[in-house]
Amino acid sequence: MAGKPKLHYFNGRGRMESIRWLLASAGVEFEEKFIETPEDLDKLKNDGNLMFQQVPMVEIDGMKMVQTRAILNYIATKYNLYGKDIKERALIDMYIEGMADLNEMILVLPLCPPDQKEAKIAQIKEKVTDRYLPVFEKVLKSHGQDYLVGNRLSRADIHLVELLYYVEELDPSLMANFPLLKALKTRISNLPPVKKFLQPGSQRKPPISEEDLEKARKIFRIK
Ligand SMILES: N[C@@H](CCC(=O)N[C@@H](CS)C(=O)NCC(=O)O)C(=O)O
Repeated sequence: MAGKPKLHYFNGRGRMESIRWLLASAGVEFEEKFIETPEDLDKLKNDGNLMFQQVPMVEIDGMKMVQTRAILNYIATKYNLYGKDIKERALIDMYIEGMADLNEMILVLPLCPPDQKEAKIAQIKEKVTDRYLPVFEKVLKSHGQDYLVGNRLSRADIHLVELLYYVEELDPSLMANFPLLKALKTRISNLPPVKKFLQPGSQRKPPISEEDLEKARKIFRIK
């Protein structure tokens, strides 16, 4: 039997957090090997473990997988969270690519120069309420079902709920006009594996601290 997937990344959300969410929601236990220093990253690179010299890297089923989307696609397919046919998958892909665009804006926010941060946050908030959340509220309203696609749990629900937690961290009032999204968040959060992942002490990562941001800048040599 294959061992637990092993996740190689720094001890923070970054690009690995959606992978943690997806594995945990599928009820899959995983190990983490944290990159603590630039030398740790160099070692992974020099040992030939990183196809593009980048992390996230996930050891799974005898592979050393890189590229966040490829990893997520593999996990979603393996655990049957990617729709029942190509049309459901197409819908899921459209939804999650939109979510990924918003997620990326939130992900890079800590790297924003302090004098531009306020404007950036305002821009993100506007996109949240005027572009992204209305799409998913409308989807739920249109079919009246408990999940975004195919009346059953898919990665689209999991990625969206992860994103809704970040939106709430940014400003809880952003969710005020989206009752169906709030209900989805509660429903998915109560699924036993997700509930477990949301408990304190799980492998879910908190918002990045200034100290960890500095550490990440050093590891990834970000100016
Ligand atoms: N497209 C890649 C981007 C990965 C990426 O940018 N990784 C950063 C850390 S979040 C990295 O490894 N930077 C080091 C480098 O590029 O040398 C993915 O989605 O996995």
